[in-house]
Amino acid sequence: MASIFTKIVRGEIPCHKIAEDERYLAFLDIMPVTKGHTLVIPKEEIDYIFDLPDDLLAGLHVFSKKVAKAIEAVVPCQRIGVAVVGLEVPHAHIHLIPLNSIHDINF
Ligand code: DGP
Repeated sequence: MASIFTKIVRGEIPCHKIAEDERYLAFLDIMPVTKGHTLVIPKEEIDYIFDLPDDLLAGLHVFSKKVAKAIEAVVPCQRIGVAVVGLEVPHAHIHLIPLNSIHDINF
């Protein structure tokens, strides 16, 4: 069965899209830790981030860097926190979380 994120990639479930290219998609998290909390995913459905082929994993980080810069340009924050959790949705993803204080994080 397709993951929720694959359904978002296919347009079967709506999302607030931030950025996209052929291999990656960035969209707002439905349960944001802070304003602007964004998820970055490979469009290809692979459950565990550390099972991604090296090229796809490296590209995910490069794409995340571009997305983080774009978020910083519009969301006031000290910096963008990065988290890899992956316990809920079995589709590799990176959390980009605008932060002003360590106390913003309440995982
Ligand atoms: P985790 O797998 O533990 O890294 O958490 C998955 C994150 O995905 C969680 O912060 C909530 C978010 N999420 C789950 N379902 C949806 C959805 O349908 N749309 C969006 N935009 N985010 C979702």
